[in-house]
Amino acid sequence: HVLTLDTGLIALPGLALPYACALAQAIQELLHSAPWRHMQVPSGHRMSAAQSSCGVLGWTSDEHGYRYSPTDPQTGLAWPAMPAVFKDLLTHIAQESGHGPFQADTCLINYYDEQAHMSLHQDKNERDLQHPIISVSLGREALFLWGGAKRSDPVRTLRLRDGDVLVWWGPSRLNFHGVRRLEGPAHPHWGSGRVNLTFRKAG
Ligand code: MD3
Ligand code: FE
Repeated sequence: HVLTLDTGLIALPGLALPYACALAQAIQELLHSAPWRHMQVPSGHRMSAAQSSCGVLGWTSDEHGYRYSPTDPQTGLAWPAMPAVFKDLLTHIAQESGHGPFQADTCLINYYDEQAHMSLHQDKNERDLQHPIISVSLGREALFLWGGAKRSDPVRTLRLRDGDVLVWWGPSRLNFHGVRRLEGPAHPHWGSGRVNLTFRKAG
């Protein structure tokens, strides 16, 4: 079923659960060529969430700023291709949400351990902000922070559970958001951690 959480934000609870094993396998596989890393941000801090990417582009950050790159700066090689199961899941999300077809050219893979969080931020490195963003939560539950168009707007806390899918577009696309922390019991595959897949058309 589809829940409307805000103008331009829907949730499809548990939609990715049937894909969980295949997704975990594909993620472990692509990490061989693009391992987890903690990127530096322009402030000089190191992100507490570990990241990797796949697709034609990958999101990277260093002391100079944020950008999408066709190569992994850590290896100099192209990012791993988007695994077939990622594409299959996206097709399924498009059908169920009514917001497809999606033209995602990148998937950012975030890994949170119990210490990790993501401060309130906006995502605006993508070329065309008209394309929806799709997020898939795997593993332990997270407290997701959902704000408004201004940093000072009130922030709601949403619980993102294993297999939950969210789709953002238009009116929500530039809203501030973040991840406060993980919560709840460990997960059979991901243990005390959480993985989030974010699909975008960045180029
Ligand atoms: C809302 N990731 O990678 S996913 C990010 O759980 C990021 O790893 C969080 O924020 C995570 O940038 C949240 C959901 C998400 C992703 C992009 C958005 C929500 C968004 C862009 C605009 C509005
Ligand atoms: Fe974000």
